Amino acid sequence: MTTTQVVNPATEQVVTTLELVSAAETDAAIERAQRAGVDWRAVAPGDRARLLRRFAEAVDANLEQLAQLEVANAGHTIGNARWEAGNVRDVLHFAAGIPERLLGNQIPVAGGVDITFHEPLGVVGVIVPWNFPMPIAAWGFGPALAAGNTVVLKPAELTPLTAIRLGELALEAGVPEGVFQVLPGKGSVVGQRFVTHPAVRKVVFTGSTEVGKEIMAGCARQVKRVTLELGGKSANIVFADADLERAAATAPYGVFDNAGQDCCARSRILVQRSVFDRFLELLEPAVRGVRVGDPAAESTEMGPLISAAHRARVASFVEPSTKVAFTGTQPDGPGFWYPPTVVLPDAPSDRVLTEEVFGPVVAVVPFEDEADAVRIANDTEYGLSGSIWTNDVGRALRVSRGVEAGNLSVNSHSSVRYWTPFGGFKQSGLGRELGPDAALAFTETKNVFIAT
Ligand code: TAP
Repeated sequence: MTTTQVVNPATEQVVTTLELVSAAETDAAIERAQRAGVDWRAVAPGDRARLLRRFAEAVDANLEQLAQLEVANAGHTIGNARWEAGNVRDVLHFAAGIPERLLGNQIPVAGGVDITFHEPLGVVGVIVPWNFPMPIAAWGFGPALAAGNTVVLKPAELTPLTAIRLGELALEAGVPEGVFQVLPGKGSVVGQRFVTHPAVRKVVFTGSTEVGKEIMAGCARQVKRVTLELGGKSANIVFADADLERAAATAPYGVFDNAGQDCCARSRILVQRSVFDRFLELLEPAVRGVRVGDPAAESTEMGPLISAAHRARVASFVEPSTKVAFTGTQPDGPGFWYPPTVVLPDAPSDRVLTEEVFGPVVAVVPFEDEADAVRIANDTEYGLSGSIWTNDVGRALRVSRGVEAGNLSVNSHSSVRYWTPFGGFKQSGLGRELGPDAALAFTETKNVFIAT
């Protein structure tokens, strides 16, 4: 039996020790999910909707407990962790609207009637990273269950606790045994079985682009459906005509939220050259003002990184030769801390501009005009997110259409709403989650012609 120690990243203390699920246990769970699917897809739409609403209510009733678990396991600030648990509740309520609205078409044809059905896929495997353990899990299992699939979910080995609790809450809410199972284990064991087991008909993967490519290649062998949410190198574009004070005051939160461990982090700030120096002057107090510390404290804005190994990786982006403009603060003592850090790269080929840091390090670069801003923003293999700061609405729309990314915000840094689509261009991913079409990623369209 293999075990893993779950560590609090703010204290380096062991929270608990867990048994990891083996390949044989994964196979048994997948087979249970397959059997449970026979009844689950036959549950009347209104009853499936009611079960999902009850699941949402169970999450809401346990919101504080889930949030505290995430503070202890992932080092998320308590404010963020409450939002994340609330997001799971809201995604489930939204999903509860799906079963009764999974509408097909009636298409005019000669000699009969033609109708389409959205059939469930079967067993769906959801593989979750450590950076947002609750929301990323729910964006997969919510619409998948609503569309009549059963789900096996693998949380990241570092952050399994909230997913395990969500699995218990589903059962307490009356979701039948085998319909939603949480399997804490290694990616190379449990995650790999999702890819190779023929009964798993779709894999939803969120994580690194490197592993995502392996999963896509593995799924190709069975023409298995796949949704990928991968890395990002998003740009926050600040034009000279913007409200510079607001743009500078909010920029730290667009990249340092969750200690920068966010695929949507705006880790490149592009500033029009005529206001570059002024923007940096305004940015400095904003960065120094980010409250970094005990994630359980209500006023904390940024917690620690997830692990010592990840901190070493983040630190490797700030080399002795790197020009550091300024940094924020970090607490002393135990914990995987790294301060908010602003760097001024020398060349477009600098690693800090081309690779995802996934930590609180942001690069600021100047641009000349609109075309130059779009060119630099698109000079990356990624295309997940981004922000555009300008008071010219025409420019906001032109630049929004020009930037190759799935989720853009103008004069704000919001990326995620459960009722709007989320996903990446280029190597940031494949497919979309959330939004009005969320269920269609978990169904096959079947066309039936009936001769009259
Ligand atoms: P990954 O290694 O990609 O892990 C993500 C998930 O995939 C984890 O649950 C992991 O399991 C599992 N996994 C790993 N190898 C697998 C395999 N061969 N087959 C199936 N599943 C597998 O990401 P990470 O180690 O957490 O982070 C590395 C980098 O990925 C980060 O620094 C960041 O750049 C990026 N990242 C991006 C995102 C988003 S949202 N875009 C999220 C997290 C990380 P284990 O628990 O065993 O690792």
